[in-house]
Order: sequence, then structure tokens, then C-alpha cells
Amino acid sequence: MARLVIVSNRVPPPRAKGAASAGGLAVALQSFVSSGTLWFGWSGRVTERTPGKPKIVNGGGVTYATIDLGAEDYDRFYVGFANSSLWPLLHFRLGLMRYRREDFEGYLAVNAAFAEALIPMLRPDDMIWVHDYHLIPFADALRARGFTGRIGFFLHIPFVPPSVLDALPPARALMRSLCAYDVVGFQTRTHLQDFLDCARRFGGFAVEGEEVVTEGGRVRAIADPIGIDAPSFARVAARSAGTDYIRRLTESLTGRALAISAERLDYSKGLPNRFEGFARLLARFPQHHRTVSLLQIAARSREDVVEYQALRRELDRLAGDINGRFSQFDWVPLRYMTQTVARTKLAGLFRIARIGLVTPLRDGMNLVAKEFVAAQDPADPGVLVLSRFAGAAEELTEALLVNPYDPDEIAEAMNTALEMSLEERQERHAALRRAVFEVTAARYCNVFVEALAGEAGAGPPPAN
Ligand code: GDG
Repeated sequence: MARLVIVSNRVPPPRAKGAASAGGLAVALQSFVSSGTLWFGWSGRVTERTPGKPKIVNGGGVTYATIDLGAEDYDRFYVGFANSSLWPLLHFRLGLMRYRREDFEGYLAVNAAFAEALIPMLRPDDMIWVHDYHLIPFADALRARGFTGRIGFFLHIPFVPPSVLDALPPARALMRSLCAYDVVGFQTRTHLQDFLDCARRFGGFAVEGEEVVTEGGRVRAIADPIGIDAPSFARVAARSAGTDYIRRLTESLTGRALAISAERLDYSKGLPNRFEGFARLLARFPQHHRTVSLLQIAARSREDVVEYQALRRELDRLAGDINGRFSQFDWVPLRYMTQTVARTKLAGLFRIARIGLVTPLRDGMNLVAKEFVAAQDPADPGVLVLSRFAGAAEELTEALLVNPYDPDEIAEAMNTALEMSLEERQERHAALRRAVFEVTAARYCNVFVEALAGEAGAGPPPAN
């Protein structure tokens, strides 16, 4: 059996299960990696210059090899091209995209430096699984250094149609790099279809079914939605609901319903629209004054990127505005925090919430939606209000699906959720729960690795 090598921008510290990391990727993969796996990527540290050799740590049979980033590389590769060009572009936010040629050069240079550092650790029959938009040119960089084994890529964030990708100056180079993989995976069939259209348009390649035919071979494109370890999250949530922490929260609510949102403080997550939606709920449905509180956890993220700094200022202002307008001396409608909360506590918060409010403007998948469903008590479940532009909406069709650009629609869905009968809540939750327990993290990993191994039995991707 070939060794699995995982390459991702950030590598979680060994055996840090349950640690307060607010990233979806680490959470999904950590339970899958097994003894013998090599996991390679950035350490998260910035030093003066990018070193040539990785640091190696072993934990639980897994070898973690990490490399620091030099300050200029960090600026061009991470802050620049990855998070100021690709992230906004692939979330359909052309107005926020910034492009500098030197950033793209830095992006290619870091991919090359990472490949150079990994090559001495590779065996010819390794299977390499590369993750996310930071590392699109990684297969090219490995092939240029002589690696001939299987290499697959999974994109955790959305993909865009040709008319959107066209705005990115190196669109063609990027598409040709994506087509240097053996397998390319996406969260949904919509993203997959957009990729095939872009491969045709910018790569100049023929597409046959769900395969791209290149000069060098064939790229197989798959839709492989990511999931969570649902039974384990449900257990943690049930246990956590009995702790002092959750008891203190329940006491502070004095019988009021809790609506909850939790994510990285990121403009893709639709926080200002959500705050506005909540304000509309209070303005249009005054019967809910004093009966509901929204707890918004917005873990600070990418604080070196100016758009994230601006978003934080905007949210501070909006939160103050809502509480100034609607608070009463003994009721504060919006509780807003920008610290991370430990994962077990988060699970308990989800469990006791009456509404899970998940309204990104665009999201590859959105694991919070799935975690909220898994955390509920099936006998008295909360209601999921979900953006139809989250990848998760393709599977979680029994949620109250909203267009997050319309604050009135968010307000109306919250009102519906608050007034929903127990019977309807149970019916919707049962259907959502089936979906979340079926498409798990383990299934996601198995489907990808089977496709990467080239096994015929990989089968069709789950319906979504
Ligand atoms: C990318 C894609 C895709 C959030 N706040 C806290 C916290 N979290 C945890 C959540 C969840 C994870 O972080 C976030 O995952 P998401 O999927 O919701 O979002 P991204 O971070 O944007 O992830 C996304 C994902 O990759 C996987 O493919 O679904 O579309 O954008 O697990 O619970 N965890 C803790 N404290 C917090 O305050 N401990």
C-alpha cells in the first residue's frame, strides 16, 4: 500500500485534537491520518528568510514536516496572492480582489521552495494529496523536480465560472497548473462543472465527461463533499451541554431562546448582512424583543490583510448600533465576541441553541452548518437557517434556506424558526441528521484517496 503524503498550507500541531483551531481542514483530516502518514506544510511561523529544510516532529505515528516562511514570502504568497487575490476571486468578490505581479511570482516561488524541501523526503510510490488554493502550482513544482507518482488536489473553497476567473491576470497559468494533477476534487458539482468550463476555456484542453485531456495525460475531476465526524461531535455536544460553562450561559438567558453563529471573522461569511437581518427581525417582529439573543462568535483571522481589519471595524460599529437601538436595561439582543472558543464548548453552545444562523455570502462547504445539526438533541432540535450559497446547501435541503444578501429574508427565516412547531423541527432535523451522518469526514477522505489511487471502485460522488 502506497504511503499517503498530505500537503497543506497549515499543518496542525501533532495530537492537538480538540485544540482551539478555527480551521475546517485541520478538523476534518486530523481524525483520518493514520500511522505512517507524512504531513507537510507551513509551520505558521514567519522568519527572516524561508529556510531550505523542514523541521520534523513525530506524533501518533504521523510525521509532521513543517517549514517557516520568510517575511517577504509571507507577504507575497500568503497575505498577497493567496488571501488578497485568490480568496476574494474564488468567493465571487472581484471588488475586493487585489493583484500584484510580484505577489504571483512570490506564490510560485514559495510553491517551488516547498516542493524543493519535500522532494528529499519522498519515495517514488508515494501518493500525494495537496490541499487548497495556496498550493495550486504544487504538482507542477514536484513534477519539475522529477516526481512521477500520483498527485491529487482538493479545493476547499468555491470555484468560479470562466467569466469570473477571467478577471485574474494569471488565469491561464493557474488552470494549466490545476490540470497537472491526476485528480482534482471539489466540494460540489457546481464547482466541478465550473472547473471543467475553465479548463476548456483557459487551459485550452478537451473535456470528456468529467475528465480533462491534457498533453500529458488525463485529469479526473470529482465532487467529494467534506463532512464531519458526526457521531463524535454529537457525543461531545451532549456531554458539554451538562457542563458549568453551558449552565452559566443558560442561566444568563433566563428562559430566552439562543440563536448562534460561529466562524472565522471573514468577509465571505456574511456577518454584516446577518447583523442587519437580526436588526430587521427586531424591527419588524417586535414580539421577539426580550425572547431571543444572538450569540455571534467571530474568531479573528488573517489580521494582516486590510479587508479583514476593515470588516472588524464595521462589525464593531454594527454591533454597537444594534445593541444601542434595541437593548433594554436587562436584555442585550446581540452578544458579540471575537475570541475563539474551545471546540467542546462550541459543541455545547450549538446543542442548546434554538437557531443556528449560518449565512455566508459564498462558502466552499461550511462545516459549522453540519456541526450544528450533529449537535442537536433529536427530541427538541434547533432550526438551521442556511445560506443557499454555502456548498452545504446542496446537501442540507431541509434547512431554512435563505439568500444572505437579503436581510429581510434572514429576518423572516428567524421568525419562522422561532415560531416553528416541535413536530416540524423534529421532521426537518431528522432529514438533516441523516445527511450529516452519511457524508462524513471519513467518507470524504476515503472517496478522495480511492480516486487518487486510481481504483475503479471509487464510484460516483455522493448525490448533492
Ligand atoms: C474552509 C472553507 C470548508 C469556528 N469558530 C471557532 C471554531 N470554528 C470551527 C468550526 C469549524 C471550522 O472552524 C470552520 O470550518 P468552516 O467549514 O465552517 O469554514 P472555513 O474555516 O472557512 O473552512 C469551508 C472548509 O474549509 C473545509 O473544507 O467547509 O467552506 O471556507 O469546524 O467549528 N472552532 C473553535 N473555536 C471557534 O471560535 N474551536
